[in-house]
Amino acid sequence: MQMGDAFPQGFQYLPGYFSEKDQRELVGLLREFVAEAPLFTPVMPRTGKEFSVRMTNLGDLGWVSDLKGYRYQAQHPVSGRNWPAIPEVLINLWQKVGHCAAPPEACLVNYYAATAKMGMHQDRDEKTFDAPVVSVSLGDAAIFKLGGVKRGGPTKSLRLQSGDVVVLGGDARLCYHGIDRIQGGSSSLLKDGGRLNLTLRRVSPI
Ligand code: MD3
Ligand code: FE
Repeated sequence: MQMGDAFPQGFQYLPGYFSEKDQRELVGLLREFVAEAPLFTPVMPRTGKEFSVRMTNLGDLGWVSDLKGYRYQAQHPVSGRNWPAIPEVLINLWQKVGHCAAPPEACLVNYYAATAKMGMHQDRDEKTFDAPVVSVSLGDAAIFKLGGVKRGGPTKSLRLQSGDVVVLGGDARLCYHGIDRIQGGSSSLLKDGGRLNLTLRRVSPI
């Protein structure tokens, strides 16, 4: 069942925020970053079950998941090298839409092949929830689901398209959310198809 009411306070949906030219430039930058910090396949803590989404990060800290748990760390789990810096275009985005005094420390880069999905979860590995999460979608469209702060409640679905930005602050910051499915072939931005999602985050208290 879909929620009949509005999106939670602090949820901002900015469809088509980035032009096609901006999107192509962002993808160009991301290709260089991924050459430096390759996508890796995280596994679930304890079970070791692989995520269907592949990941990498930019910034002082990156989110990783392995047998030992979920955490933020300064190094790529495979290469042991520091993550590439967050590019200016994304720092500027955070400043314009994030309404946060402190800069982002992490940019998680999720890559979804057409069959990948992400189950409903909360983002709560950060040491502060006062800062928003700012998300950018690139490539194939995705069906995004947003629930409430308790697991298993009603959800709303939203089709996120290439160039869309979503800001999750305030009451929305701890809402359950996930990616139900990718609409393979819906965008030609990425030459091998699929979807990239960038999430800018603050980890330390402001
Ligand atoms: C709502 N990513 O990386 S982005 C994640 O499309 C994640 O890859 C999804 O969930 C993706 O953790 C969704 C939109 C998003 C990001 C963070 C949120 C929605 C959120 C945090 C709180 C509530
Ligand atoms: Fe999330």
